[in-house]
Amino acid sequence: MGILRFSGILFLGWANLLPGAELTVDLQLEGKLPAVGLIWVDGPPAPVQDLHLTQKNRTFIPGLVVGPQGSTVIVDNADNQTHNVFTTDAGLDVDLGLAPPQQSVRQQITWGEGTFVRFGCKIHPDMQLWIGSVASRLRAEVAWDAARHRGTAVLAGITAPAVVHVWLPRYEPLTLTLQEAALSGDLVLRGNKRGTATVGWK
Ligand SMILES: [Cu+2]
Repeated sequence: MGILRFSGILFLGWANLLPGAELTVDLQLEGKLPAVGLIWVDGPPAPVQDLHLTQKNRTFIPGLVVGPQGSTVIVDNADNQTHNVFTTDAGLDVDLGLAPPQQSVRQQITWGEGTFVRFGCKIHPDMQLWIGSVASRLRAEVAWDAARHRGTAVLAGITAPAVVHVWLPRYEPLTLTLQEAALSGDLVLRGNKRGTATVGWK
């Protein structure tokens, strides 16, 4: 009994001492904030699966869909007008054709790990969708705060060392290996530093 109680206390002690329950990412940017962003940590893979999104009010909702290579993205047209899904990004030349109202088109994630492909609608050039190929299930979308020009993301259940990837549309991909101490890296757009990513433990 005494031993059991002791090990219970010891376990709680470890949990408190280990850096890692929650990994935090803070993105500070100059200029216009991106529409979407993703943080992920190398870790166990998510299952290959069907990922659903909709076209509603001439917008892809959500504007970012992420899954392991081999997953299938299903785009449902919930508008009362016809939409299209196509891309010429990342060396692809894909046109899924026209989807009338209440119809769907499907696109498999065939591209490699860490690659994000921009899709659009030929009928409505403002519509934009990013589909990312990321195996790890340890991922979180960036929440943007326009007033503070910042983005934040939190990932629970992470232990050091953590290989942290930061993806923002058009920015150079950034990878930081987080040990105990917080660290920062440059967010670079078209060769110019446009901000800073800081990763640490909560
Ligand atoms: Cu459209």
